[in-house]
Amino acid sequence: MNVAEQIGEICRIEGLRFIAGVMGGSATHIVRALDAIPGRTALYCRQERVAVDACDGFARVTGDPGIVFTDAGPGAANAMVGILNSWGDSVPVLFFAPIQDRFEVFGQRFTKELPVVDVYGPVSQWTTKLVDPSQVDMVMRNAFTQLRAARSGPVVIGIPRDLARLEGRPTTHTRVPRHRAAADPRDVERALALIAAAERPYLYVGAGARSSGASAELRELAELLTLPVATTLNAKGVFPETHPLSLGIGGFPRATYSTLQAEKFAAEADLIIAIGCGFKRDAVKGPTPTAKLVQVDADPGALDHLYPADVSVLGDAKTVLAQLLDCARSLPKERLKERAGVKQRIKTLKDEWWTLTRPMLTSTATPIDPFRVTWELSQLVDHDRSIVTHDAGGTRGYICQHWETTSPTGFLGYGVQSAMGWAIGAAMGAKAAAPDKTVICYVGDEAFCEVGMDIETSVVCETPILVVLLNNRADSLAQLKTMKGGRGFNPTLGTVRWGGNGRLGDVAKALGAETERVEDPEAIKPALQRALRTVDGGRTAVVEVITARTPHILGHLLGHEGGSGE
Ligand SMILES: Cc1ncc(C[n+]2csc(CCOP(=O)(O)OP(=O)(O)O)c2C)c(N)n1
Ligand SMILES: [Mg+2]
Repeated sequence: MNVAEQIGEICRIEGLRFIAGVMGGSATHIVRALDAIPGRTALYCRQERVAVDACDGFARVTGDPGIVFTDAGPGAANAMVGILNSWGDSVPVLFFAPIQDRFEVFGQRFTKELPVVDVYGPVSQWTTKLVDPSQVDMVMRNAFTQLRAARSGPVVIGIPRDLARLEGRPTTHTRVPRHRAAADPRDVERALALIAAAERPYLYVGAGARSSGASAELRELAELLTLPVATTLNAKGVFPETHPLSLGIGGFPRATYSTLQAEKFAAEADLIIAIGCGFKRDAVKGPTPTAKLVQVDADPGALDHLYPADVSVLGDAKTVLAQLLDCARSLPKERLKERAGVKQRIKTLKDEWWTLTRPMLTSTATPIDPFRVTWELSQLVDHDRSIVTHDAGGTRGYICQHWETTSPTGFLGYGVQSAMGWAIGAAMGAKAAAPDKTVICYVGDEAFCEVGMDIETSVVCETPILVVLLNNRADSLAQLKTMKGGRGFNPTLGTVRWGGNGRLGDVAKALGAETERVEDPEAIKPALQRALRTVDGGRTAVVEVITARTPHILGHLLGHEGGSGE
């Protein structure tokens, strides 16, 4: 057994079953060892960062990391965007980065050199380099401890190619457990005292609740105490959005994609109970809320991060919610009665939100209103049996605000680093994780241009996804003269950014996907129906819809500045 085979054996013991990457001579031994994992699924990608995105999507659905392989040097460097993105969103990914030689001295212009530890160290959960066979078990144990941490992220292990083929040792590895730390009971009691005393509390739930698998406890607590639930974009679906206590995404006190109901409840609240939420700075706008804050997080670094909480509770979301439930059950009967009017108020505001946005959802305009595409598609698929990924830019806003997600993995929201081009890789990873689900990928024309070649990966590796490609280039160009600016916008570059009027769907067709181009709003539905049948039949379909460039952040409908940034 060589070192690479020892590493492969440890990955097998850990139950890993998904590998993705791009090959190179320096990866020969490790890829051979990973390929031997029984029952593994492999995705051979066209670009390394897409392989990371695929492993990221896989992990969001299963909780288990996928394994990325690349060549040394440029191949390993090309994984950066994906690693950075997964690090931002705290998603576990295991990346084996080849290094040419155990004793390589960097900076000597050797072939394919990259100081892996220096490059990836600051943007990963943990990065290290193996130099001796005696380190393998210890390093891999530490790697899995990090990968199974409550708040995780990518782990990068530099593997010198000469080390990979040295004699390994029979491994003593046993599976590393996923720990769920409980909170100090006194903190739980203090939190519950605030919750019981509050008149207008609501739960603001982040991705920590999803990675902890806390949906059942969350629902039970919300129902027991009649607590409305808003989620962050990254946690969309962790509480079913069709539930009468769901506010959808947003809140606190004004997140980028807030629904009307989330924003209103946030503005009126006297207590916010934040669970597993990292408080990305840019997503939380407006003044500091005057409401009290209870903050629950498994990461001590996340507690009191934005401003001091009134009660901060250190512990894993699932465990702490169960602790809160235990305490809550002994509250006076009066407090456990359903609180009058809460569900009705949510329903009234939700109806108001749909009334406000219906003109966009049902628009008959051309170029097509992108919200209409979301509306048509949402009526065609079973939300319990589908997974949606979205890309950066307008595309995110067009899908996330009206797609009602009914299961914790039904919508994979992302966006701390917001790496454009994530959605296609993530969709393929999600499909590998849940082959019986329909996976839908929402992507814009610019994001498609960044990673579109990997449509071929989905075709060749038989990982069928439905790609909804919103192409607003022509309308962006047409609107250029009247654009006032906004984050990231530059009038001089606009003409070259959106020029050319390329038929992007034709690129997908050339790569082997079934493709349609839609310009008439009435043609959206039949085109999507055909595409869904294609995907059900095992082939990747791309529906390119020629859309208008419309605001994707809807603040203007809620009476404040909306913004149109990217
Ligand atoms: C790797 C990377 N490069 C650049 C950006 C900045 N950015 C975010 S969205 C966007 C444009 C997206 O355009 P498109 O995919 O066509 O979607 P649209 O906004 O038109 O719906 C850019 C350049 C980014 N987030 N990530
Ligand atoms: Mg675009």
